[in-house]
Amino acid sequence: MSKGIIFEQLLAEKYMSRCLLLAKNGRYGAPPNPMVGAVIVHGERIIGEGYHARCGEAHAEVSAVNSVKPEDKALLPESTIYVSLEPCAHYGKTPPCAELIIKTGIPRVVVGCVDSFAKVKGKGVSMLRDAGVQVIVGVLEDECRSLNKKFFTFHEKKRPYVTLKWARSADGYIDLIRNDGEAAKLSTPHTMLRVHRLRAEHQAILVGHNTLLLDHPHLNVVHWDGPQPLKCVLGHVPQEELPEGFETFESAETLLASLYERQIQSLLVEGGRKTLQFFIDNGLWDEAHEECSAKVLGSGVEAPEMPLDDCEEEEIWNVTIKHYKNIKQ
Ligand code: AOF
Ligand code: ZN
Repeated sequence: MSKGIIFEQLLAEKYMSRCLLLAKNGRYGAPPNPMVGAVIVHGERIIGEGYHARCGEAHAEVSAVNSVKPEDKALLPESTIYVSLEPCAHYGKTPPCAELIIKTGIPRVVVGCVDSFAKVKGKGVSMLRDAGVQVIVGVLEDECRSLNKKFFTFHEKKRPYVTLKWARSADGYIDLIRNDGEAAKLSTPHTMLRVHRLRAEHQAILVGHNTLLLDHPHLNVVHWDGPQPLKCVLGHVPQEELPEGFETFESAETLLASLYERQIQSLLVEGGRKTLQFFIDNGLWDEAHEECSAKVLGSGVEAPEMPLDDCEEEEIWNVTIKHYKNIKQ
């Protein structure tokens, strides 16, 4: 590779990193839309930037174009727009961004990754190329896809993104889910804070009927703001034992299909063993968080078996959290 090409690539990655940073400003408002950031560059100067702040409102490209100062507008036909997601090609809640880019005369678009939403998927890139705009696709692609992993999984797999979570003792037993004030044996204030954050980041939470009947978990989100996730139970629960706010589902398949239909993009599975093992054995998961405590319980329900060895470890005081990714699928 020539020095010029390497320099171009590094420059593109620099601006794409900026897009990713901007995109994250939309983390509370954008879902179920993806988080997207855009940067407009003339020469070596950023003349405009923006992000998708709220579902239903301006897309990243629109806010970037609108941010360009009146005296810089004439520079658009000599500028490059960097955007972390393929510009849209459809009339949704807002008009197509590809059309806007063509109208502004911007001659070059650098895209992080292609959109998986059926109405856009590749059409934004084609629309731009058909209009003579130069389009480069795939700069920091992994980072751009990972930022919106829930959105991409939902559209590509036609099911919500599934996160599994459990805590296990040093001798291999699982924790009981208790958030009713009674101290759970394995969780610590630090790991509970983390679990509540994980709940806040998912649109639905699931437990099996045994866990519901034995542990009576509330599955509420405290410490973090945002809407409460939908509370789901797998299996049969007598009506009089079903707490308010919980919905029952016959099987994992009907649950996933129903969540998909309702545009719910993410599900956190919190137990118990049978439920977690079902999702693991059937490959119906995307990431798993195993809290490994140093405590010994002596007896109890055995922890789920995770067939993967490869994981990233995170230490939170005296608990090691193993993060697994289901790359096979
Ligand atoms: C972009 N730039 O910043 C975002 C895009 O209902 P709408 O009109 O808001 O369209 C939503 C879809 O547009 C969404 O599913 C995704 O495919 C794309 N999101 N596209 O060009 C953006 N957020
Ligand atoms: Zn758009």
